[in-house]
Amino acid sequence: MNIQWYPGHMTKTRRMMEETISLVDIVIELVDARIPYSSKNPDLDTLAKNKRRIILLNKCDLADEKATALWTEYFEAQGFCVIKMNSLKGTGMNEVTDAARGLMKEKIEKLKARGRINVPIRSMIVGIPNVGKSTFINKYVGKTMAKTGDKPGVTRGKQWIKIKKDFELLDTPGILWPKFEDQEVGLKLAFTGAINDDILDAETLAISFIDHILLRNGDCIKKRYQIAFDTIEEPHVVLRQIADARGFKQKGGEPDLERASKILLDEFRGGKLGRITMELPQDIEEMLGAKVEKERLKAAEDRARKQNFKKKNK
Ligand SMILES: Nc1nc2c(ncn2[C@@H]2O[C@H](COP(=O)(O)OP(=O)(O)O)[C@@H](O)[C@H]2O)c(=O)[nH]1
Ligand SMILES: [Mg+2]
Repeated sequence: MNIQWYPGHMTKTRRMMEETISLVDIVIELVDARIPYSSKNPDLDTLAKNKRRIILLNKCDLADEKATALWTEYFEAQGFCVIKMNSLKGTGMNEVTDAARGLMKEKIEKLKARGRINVPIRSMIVGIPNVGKSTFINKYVGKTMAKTGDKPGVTRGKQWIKIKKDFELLDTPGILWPKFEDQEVGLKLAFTGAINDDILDAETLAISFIDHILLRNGDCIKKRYQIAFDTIEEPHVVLRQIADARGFKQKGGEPDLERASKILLDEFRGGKLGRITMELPQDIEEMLGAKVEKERLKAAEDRARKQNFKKKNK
């Protein structure tokens, strides 16, 4: 996977996405249940304004159940229809069709009253790369019909897959860009493998990963690698302990931190550290709150500076 969202490309994708979205009744967005905020496209609210929306908390088999319940509540409070999803297993699939029907009930009845029967509900899958779009569609459709391989945006000739008599799905998912601005978001996307690892070397990424989960999920590392440490331990010390525990050594006998880093990230991504959610609604609220507060303080400072300047120059 190697999609570069340079500005020109993004404008084109956005235009194509808008066109495509105009053809559907319902936009179904897949997010990664381990990082529901960080894996959500920032512009879909604008792109899919006036559309009915379903959020699939995908890879919920890898996420903490309690956290997933909190996220469900959080997005429902924002008016989304939310469904927990494991696309590998296919659990939660029937709920999608039912939810879509529920969302369209009134409109379909109105159409019926005007004599238009058998109008299918049309929907499409969207989401950032690697969130599980193809896996979901393949499972949902029941055959390996959905195209694999990533093409940004959606291809021109549109194909609809008939899921049920009254329900059709666009055969190609819409690939959306992730949130770019935020360094925290970028890191979490890298931890989960949603974006290329190349941006950071494995060791830097692993140390940052340990730093992120030490406080809340440190126990899963202790358990997995049979090591002991304090929750306020330095992340690089923990990484060293992991290397030692696994017996990863360089030629000179020094711990092989690079190998330990790769194993740690691989094992997290594969769910071997247990079910871990890396962000909670309250973290996001706090973060957004802090951002607003920072902007407010800065604005106040700017105002004070301007006034001082005026006073001095009177
Ligand atoms: N554990 C788990 N893995 C999943 C799930 N859905 C997708 N995956 C994995 O996530 C990776 C990316 O999936 P893919 O469908 O190619 O993502 P896409 O880029 O959005 O089309 C693949 O390795 C899938 O096997 C899920 O619900 N649970
Ligand atoms: Mg795909």
